[in-house]
Order: sequence, then C-alpha cells, then structure tokens
Amino acid sequence: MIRIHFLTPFAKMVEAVITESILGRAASKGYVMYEIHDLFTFADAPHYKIDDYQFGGGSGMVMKPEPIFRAYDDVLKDMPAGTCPRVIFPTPDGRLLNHAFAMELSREENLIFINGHYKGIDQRVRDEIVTDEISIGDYVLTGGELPTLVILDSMIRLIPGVLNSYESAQTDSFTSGLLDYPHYTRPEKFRGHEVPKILMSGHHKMIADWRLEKQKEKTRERRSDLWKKYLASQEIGVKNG
Ligand code: 6GU
Repeated sequence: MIRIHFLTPFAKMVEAVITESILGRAASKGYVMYEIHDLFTFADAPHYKIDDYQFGGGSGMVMKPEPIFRAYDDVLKDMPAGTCPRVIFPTPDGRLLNHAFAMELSREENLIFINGHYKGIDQRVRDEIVTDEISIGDYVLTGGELPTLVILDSMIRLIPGVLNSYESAQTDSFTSGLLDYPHYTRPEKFRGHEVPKILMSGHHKMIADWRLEKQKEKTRERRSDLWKKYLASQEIGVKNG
C-alpha cells in the first residue's frame, strides 16, 4: 500500500479528481491511501497568508516557506522514525516526466507532493525538503495540482492490480519504446470505413507483425526522438544476440 500525501492550497480540487477517477478506485481496492493537507491550516493567524512578495523585486508572489515546512514536519511525525520519503515538487523547470520515472514512483511506499502556485515556492523548500522536481511538458500551468494528478495517474495505473487488465498497461505506448498501434471494435463497417482485413484474419502472427509495423510507422513520423532510441536499442539487441 502506497501512502500519498498532498501539501496543497487547493485541497478540494485534488479531492474532487481523486474521488471521481481510477485514482479513487485504487484507494477503495486498498492499493493506495491518500492524505490531503491544506496548506492554509499551517499558516499563521490572523491572516493565514501562504504567499508573499519576492525579495529582489519582480512581479508574482512566492509561497512562504513556513506553512510548507510545518505541513512536512506534520506528515513526517506520523511515519516510523527514520522514514525518508521522496518529496515531489511539480514545476515547469523540473526534469520531464516519463514512463521510467512513473514506474520508479509506483514502487515507493510513501510519497509527498508539494503543490506550488503563483511564481513558485521559496527556494529553501526546494533545497531542504524536495527530492524530485518534475515537469509534465514545455508549457506553463497555473498551479501544481494538475501536474501532481498527472504524475499520480501515470504511476498508479502501473501498480499491478489497479487496472482490471494489467496487460493493458503492459502493451500501451512507451512501455515498449514505441507509440501504440491503431485499435478497432465493432461495427466492422462504419460510415463507409472498414476495419483492416488483417485484424479479422485470425492469424495471430500476421496481426502482431501488422501492429508492430503500425507502431514503427507512427513513431517514425511523429517522434523522431523515440524512433532514434528505438533503433539504437534494436542494434544493441542484435549485437548481444
Ligand atoms: Cl509540473 N507545473 C506547472 N505549474 N506548470 C507546468 C508543469 C508543472 N509542467 C509543465 N507545466
């Protein structure tokens, strides 16, 4: 059972997504437990401010360190002494999220996600607490909740048993290094478009070859970066027999 902690100023947003998704089902099935910690409850009375102007000037507020450090201490206090959980800070200037990282996280026992807002968080939080700074792509979002939920979704689905068919996580895009092949279901003919004949042939080997060919085609056309890696991995495979 993985324990996931959220340190966030938007507790309700995180809760809403969790309860309405596979993330929630993973919790009901006992694979994961969520604890959402509202950063405002760790701020100082009477104003409960969690952000402030940045030293050195410049537009945009920065999240204050105290509420985050207090929330973090509070979470650690309930863990066995010596537990040193990974602390993920989703941020556009982090390392890019990928399948390998999602897989790595899915094997952890405790994870803490810190959700930044405004211009970001005080650097001392990043220096002292954060272990992993992760971006979900080259664009900027208004806060860390959606990226946190994206990272979470990508890892939770990799825990064996969470998906009804673990197989479906084994064969999708990126597990193999290639993009996914096209899928079809009934009806066989729809608005004049027919399902490729080969899929109806019952020849498992030919179907597998066709699918691999489609995967290669798509990857070559859309993702030259993945395609180069795939070709390199094939060469190594050949060399090693
Ligand atoms: Cl992790 N956070 C924010 N705010 N924007 C992003 C992102 C993260 N990754 C891409 N854009």
